[in-house]
Amino acid sequence: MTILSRSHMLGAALALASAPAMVQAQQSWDMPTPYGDGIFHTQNIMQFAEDVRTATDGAIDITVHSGNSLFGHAEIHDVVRQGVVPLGEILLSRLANDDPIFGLDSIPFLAASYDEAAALWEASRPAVEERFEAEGLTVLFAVPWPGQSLYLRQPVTDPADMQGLSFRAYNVATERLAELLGATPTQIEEGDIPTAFSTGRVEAMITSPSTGANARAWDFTSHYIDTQAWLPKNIVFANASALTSLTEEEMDAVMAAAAAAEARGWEMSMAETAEKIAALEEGGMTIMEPSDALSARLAEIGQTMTAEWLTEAGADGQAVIDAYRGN
Ligand code: PCA
Repeated sequence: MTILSRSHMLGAALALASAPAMVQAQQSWDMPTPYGDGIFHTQNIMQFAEDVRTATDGAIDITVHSGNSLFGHAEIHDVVRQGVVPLGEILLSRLANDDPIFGLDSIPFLAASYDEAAALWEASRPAVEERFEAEGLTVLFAVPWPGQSLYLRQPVTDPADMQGLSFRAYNVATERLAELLGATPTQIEEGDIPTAFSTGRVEAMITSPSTGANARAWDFTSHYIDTQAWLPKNIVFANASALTSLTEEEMDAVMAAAAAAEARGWEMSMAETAEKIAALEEGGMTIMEPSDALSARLAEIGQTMTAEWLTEAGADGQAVIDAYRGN
C-alpha cells in the first residue's frame, strides 16, 4: 500500500469519526444543459456549480452535463419536473407552447437592448416563477443571449430576398419570424447548426454572435447583418422538492450562488456581443448594418408578433407588457 492511499484512508477514517450525526450525506447533482462547453452560459453554470461546492464545503456537488449529453433539450424540463435530475438549464422560449409568457423574450424589437431585456425580465419574472412553481419547479436564474442577428450567404438589403430561403429556427418565435419573411423554417438544435448548413437543410439563420462564432458560421455563411433584434434567455431551474430537502444553510448557499450567477451571466453576455462579432469578422464574414428597408420590415414583423402574442396571452399578458412599458 502506498503512503498516499494510506493517508487517504486515514483521512477518511478521521472524517468519519469526527462527523456529527446531523450532517447530511454529500449530494451529487446532475445538471443537464443543451449548450456546449464553448458557450458562455455553460461556463457560467460551471462557475455556479463551483460556487455551490465551495459554499457547502462539497456537500452539494453539481456536475454539468453539457451539449445535450445527458438529456436532449426537449426532455430537460420534464426530467427536472419528475425529479430524475434536481436541476437543469434550457432556453426559456422553448416552453412557449406551454404558456405564451415563456415566449415573450423572443419577439423582435420588443426588448432589443440589455436595459430593455432587464426591464422585460423584471416585469415578467413573477409570472414565469408562478408558472414554474405550479409545476413543482423553482426558478434559480435567467441570463440572456446577445442580440439576435442574421447570417446569410448574400448581402441582403431588400427583405424580399429572404423569400424562399430555408431558415434555421430554434423556437416557435423564430419559426414565425421565418414565415413572416416568406422563408421556410426548420428546427435545428444549436449543436447541429454546422451539419444542417453543410448538408443543405438550411441556408440562413438568426442567432447571437456567441452561437455564430461557436459554430464557425464563416464556414457556411458569408454575411452577418447586425440586427440585434431580441435577447432570448436561458433559464436555470430546480426541482422544488430537491431544494427543500436541503438544510437551510445549503438552500441559502444555492440561492446566493444563483443570484451571483445571474449578475455574472448578464455581464458575460454584454461583453460577448462585441467580442464575438469581432470573431465573426476575423473568421472572414462581412459585418453589415441592416438596410432601412430590412429594419422597417423587421420592425413591422415585431409589431405583428407582439399583437399575436397579446391575443394569445390575454389580460395576464397585457398586464406584463404594461408593467414592462411602465404604464
Ligand atoms: N443561441 C441559441 C439560442 C439563442 C442563441 O443566441 C441558438 O441559436 O439555438
